[in-house]
Amino acid sequence: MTVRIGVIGAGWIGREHIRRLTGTVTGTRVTAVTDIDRSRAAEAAAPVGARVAADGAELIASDDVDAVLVTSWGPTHAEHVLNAITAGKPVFCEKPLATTVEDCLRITEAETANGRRLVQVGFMRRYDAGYRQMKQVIDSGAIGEPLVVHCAHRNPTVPESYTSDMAALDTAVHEVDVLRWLLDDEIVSAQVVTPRSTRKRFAHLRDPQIMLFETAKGVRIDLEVFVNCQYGYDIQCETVGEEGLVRLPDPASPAVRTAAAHSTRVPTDWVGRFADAFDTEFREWVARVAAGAEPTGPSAWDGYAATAITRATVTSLQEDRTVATDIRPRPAFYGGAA
Ligand code: NAD
Ligand code: ISE
Repeated sequence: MTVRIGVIGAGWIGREHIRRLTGTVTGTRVTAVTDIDRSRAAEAAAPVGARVAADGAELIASDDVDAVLVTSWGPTHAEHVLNAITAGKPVFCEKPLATTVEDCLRITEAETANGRRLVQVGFMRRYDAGYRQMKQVIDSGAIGEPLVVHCAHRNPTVPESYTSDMAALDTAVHEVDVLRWLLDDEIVSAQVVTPRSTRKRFAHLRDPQIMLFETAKGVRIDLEVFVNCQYGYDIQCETVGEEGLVRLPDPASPAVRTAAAHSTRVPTDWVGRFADAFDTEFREWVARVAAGAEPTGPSAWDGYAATAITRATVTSLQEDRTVATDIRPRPAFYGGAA
């Protein structure tokens, strides 16, 4: 079966995923594209033979769309995801699931009422080979119980439109999701401390920020978010346990020795750093959709937890205090005991 996909949002990642779904992942066809900027939708649709849909609602309802991919701006995600649930169609939503906790809960409630999982959230790090290897090591017990995690999330630069709260909502949200999964644990509090800011930033931005999280089992996490680091796109993660530690491998790149120096490349953006993870993420999602099965990737509940935790992180930045995340007990529908 060929899965016919409708794409809402033809910006940077929307175009990346259209390319991926037509050129890399087998068993799919992009049949419809929509964007509030119609010319952008037309540019993305033409090369893959898709039609331009009038808007998200029309695309979701139409007979030529089996499954929906939401890659529009974050504040618009909830509306499209809720429409897809109402239509009974599988929906893959790029992070964040929604920008408010209330909208995330509306989505989990709608999905629960629907009776089967339809939503997957685009937290692609769970599909990265290095993170998967780290998880195997932690789950095997080889390093003992995890105690501390040290992370860094660095982007070379960000545009002027990037604001201080985006360090949590847009950037750290990836660590928040992958660490909950890696540790099989919940984040219960968040705190932000700010060193002096780099001069290589727009004046309104606090950058870097150091985020400190505590989990229900008592693991402490420190995360440096530095989005104007200049030198590359650099993702680091090290988990320290009672009997050893495990470190996320850097992506493989040739080791070059020349002019009395030894060097390996650092990626320059998320597109290259996580290309394989995105491919795997979509292969696995499409296989489930084609089989008529529920998705196995990050759920609407994970999307809710990530938004609640990053919102608490923003509150900490604004109010200079440690903030409880107040995550609700996980319902049985999402694999919990509640
Ligand atoms: P972008 O600004 O390049 O593209 C967003 C597009 O959505 C724009 O073309 C805009 O016109 C369109 N749009 C806005 N509202 C719409 C609506 N109601 N209906 C249809 N189209 C609408 O942004 P981007 O970088 O492509 O990011 C899009 C989403 O993907 C964001 O949620 C972002 O957080 C996420 N993202 C994820 C990753 C990742 O690593 N997983 C990386 C980048 C972006
Ligand atoms: C962007 O939206 C992403 O999701 C990238 O993975 C992240 O590194 C970047 O900071 C975000 O702005």
